[in-house]
Amino acid sequence: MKIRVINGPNLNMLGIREPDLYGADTYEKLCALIESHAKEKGIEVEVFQSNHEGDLVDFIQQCYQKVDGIVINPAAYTHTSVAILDAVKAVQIPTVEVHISDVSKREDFRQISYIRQACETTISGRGLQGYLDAMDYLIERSEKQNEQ
Ligand code: CA2
Repeated sequence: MKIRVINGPNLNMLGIREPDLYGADTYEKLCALIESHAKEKGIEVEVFQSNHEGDLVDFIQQCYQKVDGIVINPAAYTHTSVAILDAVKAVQIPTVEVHISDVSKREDFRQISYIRQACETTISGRGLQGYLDAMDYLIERSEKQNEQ
């Protein structure tokens, strides 16, 4: 099974600022956690981060017919990007939306998520563990599908 984990703008700054919201762990630590979880579960993973909307769209398009699941934290683009929503809809790959912080308890403008309608579920407020939970969701989904 192949999973891609996609992170949007500023998430490469994890651990550098705003530890109250996003924790003290760095982006490199997040990548290491994801890679070790994938190894433990016996799946293939690639982690991608960009600060540019078009690069995120390009990466999602490259997943078409090559990948079994997407975990995506579009960061600020969650609340603005129809282009990322359309890309996820276009590739028709099971996708889970992840947020490190609990967006439901934050500003009004963060209550809108464009991507949500293209995702099977949303995991929010579980810190970095949310990424691993999203991977488990996709792995269990794939196992159930293979049983049928
Ligand atoms: O909680 C999340 O994961 C968010 O997607 C993070 C975004 C924010 O715009 C969303 O509303 C919720 C912000 C990511 C910025 O990450 C930083 C990390 C460290 C220092 C500064 C920014």
